[in-house]
Amino acid sequence: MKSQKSIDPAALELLPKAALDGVETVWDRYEAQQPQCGFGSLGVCCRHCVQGPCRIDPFGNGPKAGICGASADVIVTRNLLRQVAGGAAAHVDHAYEAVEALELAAKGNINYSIADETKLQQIARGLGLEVSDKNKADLALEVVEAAYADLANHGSKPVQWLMVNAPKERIAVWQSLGILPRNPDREIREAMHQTTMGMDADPVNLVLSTAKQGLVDGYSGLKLATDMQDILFGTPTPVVTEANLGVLKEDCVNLIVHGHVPLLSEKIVFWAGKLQEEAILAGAKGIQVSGVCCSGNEVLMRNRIPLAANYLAQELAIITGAIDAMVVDVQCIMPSLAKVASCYHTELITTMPIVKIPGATHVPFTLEGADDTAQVIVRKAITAYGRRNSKKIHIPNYKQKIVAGFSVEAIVSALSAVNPNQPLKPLVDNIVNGNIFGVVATVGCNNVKATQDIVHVELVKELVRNNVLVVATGCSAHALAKAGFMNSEGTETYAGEGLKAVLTAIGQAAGLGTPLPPVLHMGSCVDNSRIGDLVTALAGYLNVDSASLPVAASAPEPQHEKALSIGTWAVTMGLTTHLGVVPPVLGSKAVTELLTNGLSDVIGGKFYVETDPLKAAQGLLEDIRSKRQKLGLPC
Ligand code: NFS
Ligand code: SF4
Repeated sequence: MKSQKSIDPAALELLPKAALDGVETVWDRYEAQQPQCGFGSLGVCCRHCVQGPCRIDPFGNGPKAGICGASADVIVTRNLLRQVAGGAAAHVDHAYEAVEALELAAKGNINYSIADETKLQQIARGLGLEVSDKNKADLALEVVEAAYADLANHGSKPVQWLMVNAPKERIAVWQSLGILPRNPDREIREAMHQTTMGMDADPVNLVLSTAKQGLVDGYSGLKLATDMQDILFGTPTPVVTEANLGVLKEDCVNLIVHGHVPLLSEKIVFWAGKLQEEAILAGAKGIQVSGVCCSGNEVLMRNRIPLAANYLAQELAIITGAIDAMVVDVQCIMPSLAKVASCYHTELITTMPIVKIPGATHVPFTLEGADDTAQVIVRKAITAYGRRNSKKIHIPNYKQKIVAGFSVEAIVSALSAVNPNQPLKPLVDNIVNGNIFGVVATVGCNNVKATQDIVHVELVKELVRNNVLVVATGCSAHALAKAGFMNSEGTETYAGEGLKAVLTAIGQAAGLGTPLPPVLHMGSCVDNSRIGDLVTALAGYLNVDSASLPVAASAPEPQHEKALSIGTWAVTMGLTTHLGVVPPVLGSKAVTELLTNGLSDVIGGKFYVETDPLKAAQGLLEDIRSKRQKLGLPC
């Protein structure tokens, strides 16, 4: 078992307080789970029918097949396919809500504006729609119609969001493998069907279906969600703010937004601004909104809201005793929060029909009533402020300055300052000459099986020292923000000479006066679509398959099924995709070999599992080196 719980100094300061306050945390519950079941860890436990559970003995003389005859290979791949389909389902559901919101906004039925007409037009053009002279509501409705057509498509036509956005070379590969997805709901349903008792027993077929779910996630989940959210709320531009629990203000009402979909959190930010006076009347200096997980990333990117905590520290935020209300929407919300909140004055507020937690206050959120709901929630936070127990408050004094908001548009705009006609040229030239050795995207969660943030931070330290430009999203971005990789001092401290020179030159040309940070925060987990867009643009500019670019991906501490579906998408894009926590597949040698090696022959990408961050960095550098070699670039 790992020795340390976290490397985040704020977390380390609060853990003894948790113990003192008698509050159980995720780390306590993790210890209570030890030893975790070996069958489950290896992926060889099946509960897909009521004859089970069946377990395969991968080492000894125990059973080699489930009661129905399913082998370890079948059980492992069936489980994996279900997990990846679960991740894709979460993102497609998220995207669907954003499409509905855009529809209602365009019809004038809800109080949401269409903030980014340029992005709307760009997306419409991409879909082949006629743009000229149309007002934005009409055009938005046409885009919504195209989205619904994808989501309800009953033929065998592949998802249009994929066809118009993915690299052509990749589409050809996916087509040849028969994994171009149709209607995403149908594909997710089919994956559930395919994995029920007495269905597919071919592990290769199951792995290909898993890859298809990765594409469902990438285009009908991530890309569709980001597109809709950018149209509604605006495409991010660089913002300066701070990260870590030190952003909480003892003399303010502290309201945390936690979850993933920005439909509510945008309104909370707006109304927190409007209701400052009421907070002041209640004796506070104002209202401080800060973010946890990806709702935090969304309002960071567009509204400069500071980041309080990533996944593993969500309970610790409440343990500061300074959170007056925490409002949650969907995903990554620990059910334990209600119990933790009950030890303090904190009001935990659930809002979604599919996320209710006994002990929390449920304030139902609807798009039509969004403004009212947001006001109710902000006022609940103000009221809770009056119930504070000052003896229980301790805000660790740790925070880092960060620059975030790097959408592809923002990156291109910074690069345009160097070359207005061909903005990608300076980036590509520096990759070609080796100043930038390659690009790695670090994404995904914290996982209690790893010391919090250590894999993110140590991996990235080594990568940027070796002149790799890192782009990050999700809780990985939080981890790197807290560790000081998202400001210009981070460039001075951590970047290798070549990378430093490039970041300094771009920063100067863009009029920032300081270097760009060595890690660019590209947003929430659905915003991995932005990384996909960047990879697609680079491949397009160079006219090569994305699989041959010196680009790799990493989920250093993945926990959620969404991290597995995103990782699967990265593999289908042809990228070597590192996982810093071992996924439950080792019970099948053949499947492990297929995922970490065999797959690359057919799809270009593969998974690479390594729990040691320094070794993982070496592995990724090696991967980039071999890609550079094949492109004839200096190594
Ligand atoms: Ni991504 Fe973001 Fe964090 Fe993991 Fe959860 S918040 S959507 S799943 S834990 S990165
Ligand atoms: Fe066992 Fe087969 Fe049923 Fe799974 S599907 S629980 S392996 S009998």
